[in-house]
Amino acid sequence: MANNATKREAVCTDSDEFSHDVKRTKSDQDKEREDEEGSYSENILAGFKTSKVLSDSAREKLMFIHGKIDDQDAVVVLEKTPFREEALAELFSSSSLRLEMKNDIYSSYRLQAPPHLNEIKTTVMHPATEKHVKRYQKQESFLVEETEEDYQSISLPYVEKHSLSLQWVYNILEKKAETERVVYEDPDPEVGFVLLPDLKWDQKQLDNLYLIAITRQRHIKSLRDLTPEHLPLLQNILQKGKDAILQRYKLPAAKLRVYLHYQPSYYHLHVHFTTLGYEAAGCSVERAHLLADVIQNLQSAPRYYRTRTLYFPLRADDGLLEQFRQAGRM
Ligand code: M7G
Repeated sequence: MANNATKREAVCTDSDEFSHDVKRTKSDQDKEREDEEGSYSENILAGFKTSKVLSDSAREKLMFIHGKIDDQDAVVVLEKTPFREEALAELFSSSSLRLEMKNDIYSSYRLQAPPHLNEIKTTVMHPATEKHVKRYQKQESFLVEETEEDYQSISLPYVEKHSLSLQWVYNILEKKAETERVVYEDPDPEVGFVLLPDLKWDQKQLDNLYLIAITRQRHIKSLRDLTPEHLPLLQNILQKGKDAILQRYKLPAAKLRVYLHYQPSYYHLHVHFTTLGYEAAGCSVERAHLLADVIQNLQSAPRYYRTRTLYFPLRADDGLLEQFRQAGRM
């Protein structure tokens, strides 16, 4: 967790193209807030027809829903956002309380907060592919052991055919989307990258800070492609990414977890930056590789990621898992 000194409101400066605010009316106060926090957009969810709840978590206050918008498949992610210390005074003074029960010194209430203090982070994928829908369905996972040969004969051919579109990545690199959200960019074609808030972060508090650094080089698919020739790129991302986060959010490197996923969902090299105390999905040992370790491994063994057996979890319905099964590797 970020400590109180470092906990600052990280104001969202633009609307996320995937987050569609579902409120329709605005008061003057709302308009002022809109200037500060991003613009209202058309409510594309007004006609959303729910087909199925793909998964949910009462603990994480999170729900993934499959449905249709204009007869096209869509996936909507609803997530209640964390409390913000800065907003507490207003929350207490401006809310109404409904008593549920009172007994001795104990009482419980339903607190009805002003709408702007009770927002739901909403991510919309539309039109969604079958892969998007599958991705959010609750599934059992299996740990896969991928040797160098498995990568060449099973994973690589599969990934080359079946990966999710990288259009959103190219939109960021070509300044066609999320331009105002960029925190730092290095334009160098070899070692350059764009650092910006991850789709999953609402930028309201630092406790769950989540940024991604997307490389300008377009042909590095994943960890498996990395060789010492990429060391300047990786070192640049690590150093400048940390510096930019210190400058913008006042979070020192010692409070950050900087890592790559293997397997990733999107096969264009990118690095995840989260706060150390935030247990983001995918930060566990079977999927996350610390960037600092990756750099050292490449320094000591140039073909480390080409030759090592790598382990990662795959969900039961993942096509890649089926390929491992068919090859007798599961
Ligand atoms: P990953 O390791 O390929 O897979 O990370 P994961 O999604 O299973 O973690 C891709 C990262 O990019 C994730 O953290 C996503 O939340 C993030 N991401 C995905 N999309 C489609 C976008 C987007 O359009 N904008 C931004 N800013 N981040 C995205």
